[in-house]
Amino acid sequence: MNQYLDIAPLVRSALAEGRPVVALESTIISHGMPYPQNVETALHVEQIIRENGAVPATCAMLAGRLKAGLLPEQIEHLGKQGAAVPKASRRDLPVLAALGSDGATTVTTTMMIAAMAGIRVFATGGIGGVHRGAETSMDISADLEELARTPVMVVCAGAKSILDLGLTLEYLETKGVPVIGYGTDELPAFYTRHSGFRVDYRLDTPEQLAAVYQAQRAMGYTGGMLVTNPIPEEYSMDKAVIDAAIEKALADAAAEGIHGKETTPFLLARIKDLTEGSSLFSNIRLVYNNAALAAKTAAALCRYA
Ligand code: PSU
Ligand code: MN
Repeated sequence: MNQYLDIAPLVRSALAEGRPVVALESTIISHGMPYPQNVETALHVEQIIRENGAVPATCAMLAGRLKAGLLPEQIEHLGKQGAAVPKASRRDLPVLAALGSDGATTVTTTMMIAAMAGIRVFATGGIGGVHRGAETSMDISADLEELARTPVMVVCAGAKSILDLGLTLEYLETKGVPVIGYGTDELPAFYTRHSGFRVDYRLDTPEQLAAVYQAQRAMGYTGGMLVTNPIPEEYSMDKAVIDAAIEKALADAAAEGIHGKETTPFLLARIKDLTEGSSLFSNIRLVYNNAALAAKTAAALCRYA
């Protein structure tokens, strides 16, 4: 096994016994939400996964080690350190490992750790994608490449319209990544259920999601798949409110010359400030919703021999 990887004992025994496991990311903890809501949310997400019959494996890099499964005090550490923990994408892991550093794993690096550990399902809030203006900035999240190359099912609530959602779907199509709407024909826009963009397929049960993942494996695909699960209606935001906050955040990022890996965390923090926390509430609820679906889907997958 990978000499940098530590699999937590409960995760290891579940995998060895063919019981369901769900991976979780840590950028959402260190960079996606403020302390202490980030830690409370991360711990509650783990609880929801347990209640739905699976074992949670929050992933991160700690002191140069790749971790699949964290202790509550390790989650507390990542949440308290916040933005002081380097955001770790694919290019960062070897350097952080050599330095013995901590790292908050994005969708990309959480998929990587999940695959190394043998975890097939991963729940998060939103994925990175093709940024607006990417035709000149070339800012396209490494998350899309990882979905094309690593065999993990990512359950999210779509993507925020800080991104160009149409181009994000085009890119995933080019890369051969199945994009599934869970109970919907439309790509959800994270804070709201509707984006106006159609997804490839609508599926309605965890068993159907598991069957697609299983078919990919049987056909020898190397890549993963994306499940987009709309935020429950009662927690979704008013479209006009969130659209205005997103436009303002994008204008602020341009005015301050924000670029590179800072772009996404800057936009997320700005949106939260501009909406006085109502976006944070929605964000937390949609992650809970995705965790429950991921746990049920991981359980369905375990029913295959
Ligand atoms: N989008 C969100 N919330 C997040 C992220 C994205 O709505 O927390 C985080 C995830 O960890 C994602 C990463 O993998 O940002 C993408 O960053 P970038 O755009 O720099 O690739
Ligand atoms: Mn980027």
